[in-house]
Amino acid sequence: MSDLETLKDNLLADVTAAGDEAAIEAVRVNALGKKGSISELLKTLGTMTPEERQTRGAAINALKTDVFAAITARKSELKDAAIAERLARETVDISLPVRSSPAERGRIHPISQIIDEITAIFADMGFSIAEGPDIETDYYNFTALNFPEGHPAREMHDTFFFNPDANGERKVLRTHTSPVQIRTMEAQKPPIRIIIPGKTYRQDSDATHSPMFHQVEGLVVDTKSNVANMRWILEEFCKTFFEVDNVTMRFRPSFFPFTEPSFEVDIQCDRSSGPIVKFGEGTDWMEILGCGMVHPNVLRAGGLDPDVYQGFAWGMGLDRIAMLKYGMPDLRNFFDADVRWMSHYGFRPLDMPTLFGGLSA
Ligand code: 2U9
Repeated sequence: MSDLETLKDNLLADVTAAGDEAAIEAVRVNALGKKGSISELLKTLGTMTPEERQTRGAAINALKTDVFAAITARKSELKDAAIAERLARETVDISLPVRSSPAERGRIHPISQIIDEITAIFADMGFSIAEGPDIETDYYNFTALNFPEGHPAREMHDTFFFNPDANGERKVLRTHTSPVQIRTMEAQKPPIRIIIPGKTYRQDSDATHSPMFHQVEGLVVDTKSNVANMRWILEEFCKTFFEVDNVTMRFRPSFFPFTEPSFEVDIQCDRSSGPIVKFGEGTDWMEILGCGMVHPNVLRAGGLDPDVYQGFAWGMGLDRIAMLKYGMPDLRNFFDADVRWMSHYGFRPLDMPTLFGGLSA
């Protein structure tokens, strides 16, 4: 057997024995690399006589062609085998349930839900949303709202007072969102149709009172606004909010410094079937809001002439309404940040309340 045949047999045996892509690459370098056995033989072509080149030269070239073909074929075989092995190893279990996205798992707090529901209803009636600061001056929280200095109504609010500042002024945590209405009247001309959702603060804490609570107030000011308009708006609101076709409402005379006349409003309901109250039916009454015609002194404080303009306003506490609408027994849970409570009572983030799609469905 010639030396070329022996070399060919050995190299082809190496090709067959190569078990992975790295091994076949080593065989290639060993045979056809710069200092490989076949490359060294090819270098001898230059020193050959023309006759030798015709016989041995042709044999070396044939050896190179055969070995190169064998290496290429084995390389492709090993590459396919490696892919098949990875496919077998890296399996995906498509029977596993899809994990829900964080946006799906999160929940909207019932208070945020109630605010979204109420703003959807009033936005549909042409109201805008107004906001203002939680830390207020005594003037905006009391004086402008017709609470005289030293009047017992100031104490009724169980106000949180700040220490007096350098000018002796004592700021407060707003006890209602009403200062926002004064700021709005100062800033814009009637007609005014606004609702004001927000946090309010009073020193009070038990199962149905929290020192920080939430209100939505509303204000309408125009030249001819009257009690009948107010009654219609509040009835339309209650029907949509409690998701019933009819409501019976009772307007009882009351007193607030900022409205005259003033009313407390009850809605007919049925409390006979546990914590979730049924509205629009039954023989019980439940107080849901207060309202009245804006006091002339309050219009004046907002920079409006009470001989030209008249307005009405209302206010309701959201925390109690949320407890009633969704059957939650203790207000304090609202502020515990307990994930289990939230996943039970919270609302899906992508189910936005709309009048056409349903408020809380
Ligand atoms: C301006 C003029 C009038 C807002 C009003 C009520 C009646 C009322 C309470 C309901 C439950 C507060 O959270 S609660 O304790 N509110 O009864 N609020 S009229 O009247 C205004 C507000 C601003 C300039």
